Amino acid sequence: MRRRRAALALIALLLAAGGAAACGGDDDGGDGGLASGDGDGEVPTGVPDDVVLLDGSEVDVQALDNTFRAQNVQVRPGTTVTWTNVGRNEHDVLPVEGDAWGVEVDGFQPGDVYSHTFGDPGVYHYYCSIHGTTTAGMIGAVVVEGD
Ligand SMILES: [Cu+2]
Repeated sequence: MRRRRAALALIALLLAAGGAAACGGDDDGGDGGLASGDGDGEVPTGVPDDVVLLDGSEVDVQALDNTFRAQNVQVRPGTTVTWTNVGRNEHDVLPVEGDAWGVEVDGFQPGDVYSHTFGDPGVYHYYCSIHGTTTAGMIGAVVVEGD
C-alpha cells in the first residue's frame, strides 16, 4: 500500500511539472536571439527580454552603425514605427519572416526614413542584412501588443 501511494505521488508530481511547462508557453530554451552557429536561416521566436515599452501612435527607431535603437520596442496595434538611418553607413530593414514590410538598402541610405504601421498583434523580428543575420548582429523586433 505504501509503495502504491508513492507511485501516485510521483505521477501527481509529473503531471504538475508537465502542466507547469505547458502553461509556460514558449519555453524557447533561453536562446533569446543569441543563437550559436552562423545564424542564417534561423528564425527567432518569442518576445525578446529587453523590450522597451513605447506609448503613442507614432514611434521612432534609430538605425545606427551598426545597431537599432531601441533594439526591441513594444507598441499598441495601429502604431506607426519610423526607422531613421542616422548612421554614416547604408543599412536595410528586413523582416525575418515574409516580405510584407521593410526597406531595401537602396531606400535606406544615411538620412533616409522608412515607416510601417503595424496593425496586428505579434512579434515582428527584423534585421539588417548588411550588418547582421536573422538572429545576430544588427537585429531588432517590434512587439505589437494584443488587444
Ligand atoms: Cu546595417
